[in-house]
Amino acid sequence: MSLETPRLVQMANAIRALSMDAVQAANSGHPGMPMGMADVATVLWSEYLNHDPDAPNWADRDRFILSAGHGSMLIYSLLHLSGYAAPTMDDLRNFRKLGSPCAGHPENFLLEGVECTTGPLGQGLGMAVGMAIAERHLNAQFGDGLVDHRTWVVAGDGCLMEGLNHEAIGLAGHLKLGRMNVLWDDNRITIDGATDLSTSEDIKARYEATNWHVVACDGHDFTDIRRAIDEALADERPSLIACHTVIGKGAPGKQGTSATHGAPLGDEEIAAARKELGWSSPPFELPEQVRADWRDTADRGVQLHTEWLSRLSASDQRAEFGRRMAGDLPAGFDLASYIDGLIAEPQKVATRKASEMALGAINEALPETIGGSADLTGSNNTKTGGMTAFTADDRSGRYIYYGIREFGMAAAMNGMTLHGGVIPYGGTFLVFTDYCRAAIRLSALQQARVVYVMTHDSIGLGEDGPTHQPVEHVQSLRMIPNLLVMRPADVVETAECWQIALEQKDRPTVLALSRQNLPQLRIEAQKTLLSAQGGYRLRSPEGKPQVTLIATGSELQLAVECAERLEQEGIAAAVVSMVCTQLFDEQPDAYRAETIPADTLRVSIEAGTTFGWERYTGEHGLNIGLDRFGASAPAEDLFEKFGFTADAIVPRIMNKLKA
Ligand SMILES: Cc1ncc(C[n+]2csc(CCOP(=O)(O)OP(=O)(O)O)c2C)c(N)n1
Ligand SMILES: [Mg+2]
Repeated sequence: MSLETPRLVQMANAIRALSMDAVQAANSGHPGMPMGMADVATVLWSEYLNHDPDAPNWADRDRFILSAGHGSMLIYSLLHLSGYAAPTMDDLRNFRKLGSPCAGHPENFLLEGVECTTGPLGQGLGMAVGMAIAERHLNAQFGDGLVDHRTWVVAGDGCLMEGLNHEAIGLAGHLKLGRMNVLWDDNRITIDGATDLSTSEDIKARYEATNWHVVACDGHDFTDIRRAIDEALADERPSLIACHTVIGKGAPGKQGTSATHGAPLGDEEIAAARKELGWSSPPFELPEQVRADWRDTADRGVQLHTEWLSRLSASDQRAEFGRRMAGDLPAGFDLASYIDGLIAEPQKVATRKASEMALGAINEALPETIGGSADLTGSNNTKTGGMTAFTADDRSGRYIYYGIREFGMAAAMNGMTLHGGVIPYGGTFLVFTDYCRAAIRLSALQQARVVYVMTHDSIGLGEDGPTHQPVEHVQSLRMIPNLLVMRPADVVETAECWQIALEQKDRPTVLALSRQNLPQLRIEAQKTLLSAQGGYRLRSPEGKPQVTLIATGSELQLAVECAERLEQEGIAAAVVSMVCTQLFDEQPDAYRAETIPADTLRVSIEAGTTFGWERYTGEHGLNIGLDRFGASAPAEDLFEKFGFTADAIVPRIMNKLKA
């Protein structure tokens, strides 16, 4: 049911007024986008979007993604107007101020109804692809009665111009994600001015070429907006709805120009806009009729939610569905018996292979995992036996062929996690974390459990040479807050790392895995996951150590060898496996001091940059690493050339001890 036009006009003007007033009060922000898209958003939220403001986390709600995150006042206004508990009018008044959930850009962890953090242009749309994948996959597992919703995206020129857009729509078009609809704020303006300063692309043709349905409408004509949305709903392909809009619509002196994009309109222009819009309410006050009309729009979703709840309570899948959506692992899940098997029969395998072995056990026990790779399936070892592909024809598959789209993959995985019900993992070469780093950062910021399976983690990959050999990557990823970076040394640590990664409900993990085979160093059964402490003593000398060797991944075996050699020289040396610095840093002071005693010579060994290792080795420590690009040669030759041998390291330690 749609309201008569004058009532809708007022509802849209409420968005405009709140947006321009909040930006003015904050003295910063972006009024143009919310004012331009107010009419489209009003039609979408009042007539199409299935949601329940009283139950923002209703599992079968439509997902609304404001990919053009700078227009945050649009979603804050919509949430407030349609009756969500937050943001309150006070929250809107405090837009962009410390403590307000109305941050400069929408943050998923600050407000229910904000499905994902947006602002880095393009990533919202990229995440929406993952949400649409999760929706279809869960539909295949739980049926229409429990999972049957849409993913709506509001995107700007910027979101469509970013390189990520190409990856995201290519994937969505190929997978025929027809429940994904993108409303493009086609206002032909970006910050620098008109879009024709920088582009002459035929965007509609590009979307059509990637198997999207494309339709256009006048974004200020309610009837035309409905027509376009109806057309999109009727088409089985994902849809791009080009909404022709005027940025800053309603601000008579500035609309249609980039002046409205990212700055307060100013008191004078706001007064003129009030006049133009026929809006007489003071800032942060709403006419009763407008409030009531907006509130009424919630009824439809509340009704749908109620019907869904009765289907859920009648479903024999209720408990499993609840578990999946809560993100809980099945009761009693662990890899203990798999690890027992490794202790019983030690194995020398690459940690990428060890990851595949662990995944074999995991994927059997956890129906919620969705694996994938950016075209390196055979190298990343991400596909375990029996896994079938998620395709346009078979939504039950749990493996995604992402193609050579690292950024698209990572953004989609964020979307899957934030949708809920699935745990995504995906692989590429560690060196290409650079291609998706912006999405890894958003996994961390959004507290999203995503597992990155990053293989070929050092010069140990050998012949592919410096373009493929990570040097700065592990350390630079360790700098990202709320991200676990794990570099396991053998088959047992790899299993432990997988279990730890899966247990992190609110943070992502990067697994840095070797191409080359590594001996199993962990050969004794343990009651706990030693890797959970981040760093632990793998080897302790008889007496008090003089030297503490701290190593990760493929260099742990080397540290053990060095310790043995030092012992032959009468020097007591301990070896610490620093499998995850972040987890180690979280341990109590006493544990850390005891694990890496300050009165020993502390030596780090990692086949990557030494930058930052002083944190553990101190001012007088020794850092063995690689502070240059690698080279193309067999791995053993490279380790030898760059000094990663006991022959090279032991004398350095002896000299340091003498100094
Ligand atoms: C990845 C990224 N690059 C740059 C920016 C800074 N930025 C924010 S909005 C914007 C222009 C976006 O233009 P458009 O999407 O057309 O928004 P409109 O001006 O129409 O509101 C830019 C460059 C950003 N947020 N993210
Ligand atoms: Mg624009």
